[in-house]
Amino acid sequence: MSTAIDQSAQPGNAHAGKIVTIERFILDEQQSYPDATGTLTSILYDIALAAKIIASKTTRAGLSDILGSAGKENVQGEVVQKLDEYADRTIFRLNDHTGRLAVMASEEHEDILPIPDHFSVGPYVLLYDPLDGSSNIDVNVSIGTIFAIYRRKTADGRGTLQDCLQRGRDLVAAGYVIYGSSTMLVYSTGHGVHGFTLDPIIGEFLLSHPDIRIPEKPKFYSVNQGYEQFWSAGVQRYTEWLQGKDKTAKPLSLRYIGSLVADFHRNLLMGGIYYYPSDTKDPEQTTGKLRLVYECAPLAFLAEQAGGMAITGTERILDLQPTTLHQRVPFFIGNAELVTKAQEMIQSFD
Ligand code: AHM
Ligand code: MG
Repeated sequence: MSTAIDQSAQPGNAHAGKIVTIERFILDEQQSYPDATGTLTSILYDIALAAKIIASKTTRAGLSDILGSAGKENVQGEVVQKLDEYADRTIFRLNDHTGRLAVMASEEHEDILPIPDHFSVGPYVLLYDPLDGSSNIDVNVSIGTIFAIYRRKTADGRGTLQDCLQRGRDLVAAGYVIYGSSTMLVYSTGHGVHGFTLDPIIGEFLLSHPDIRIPEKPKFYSVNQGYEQFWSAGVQRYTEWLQGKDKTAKPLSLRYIGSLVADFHRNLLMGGIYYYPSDTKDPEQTTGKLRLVYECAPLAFLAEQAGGMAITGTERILDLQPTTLHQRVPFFIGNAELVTKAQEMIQSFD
């Protein structure tokens, strides 16, 4: 039986049978770019470190009632932070002083996060959702961190909002960390998608899923079907098609965790589509729930790198020019064939 880090069975894999740490892999990737300065490499290292620190807390999340809950003092007399705030602080503090970033932005904050004045700035921009699906923490369901890295657009000085509002197609790197039955970091710098599993004993991310491709034969569709009545006719008809109701396709199984990273990760490895369409359940917010810059664009970048697609229903996610930091968009992501079918049905029936 193969284990998570046994890649020997995968033909054509340069790392077959070798134990490759994330550091080694990132460095090897960097060496294929003679002009690379190592700055991006170092940012990815820091994200991997943040992931380990956050993972060490998520695995103890259920102990808060015993050891002290958020906002209260723990047994050591320290004030316990909420896990999403902790993740947010951890990523910021690991990256604010390195001189590699011009500015950051986090889903937890309304505005951009400037680099403090006493630290120097660098050429890149980091956007992140520190702990997506955090409403699942209390029930021990997988959660995730999503990150997106761009080159700054402004010439110099502190980075600005303009640096953060970039099209997904200009991403330099993107990825996520899933805190599940094991912790995994999955990322792309535009040369395939690679996954690393954290060995908690030695504290290293080891290459476990090189060059991930979405399987051609999809298995699952993932959507919050409880809101079906609030969807457009096109999305309703598409869902019936996925269920095989019109007899033109075989039904897919429904899997929905309600934790975007976990739902996306499963479909990336097993094949399928995740969608969160526009709906009318809240008349104030009819553009879907998920945020373009923090959630949709980075995952769209990974999906395309893995041979899949991501759209709003009509437009390619990576082509969208964000207008605000917390802009929400309808989101369909997964196997190219399923995403294309969604687009066709939405165009025909909406
Ligand atoms: P969050 O950013 O507030 O954690 O919300 C995003 C989450 C996603 O992880 C998940 O896919 C979605 O919200 C679930 O929403 P719903 O409960 O409406 O199905
Ligand atoms: Mg989120």
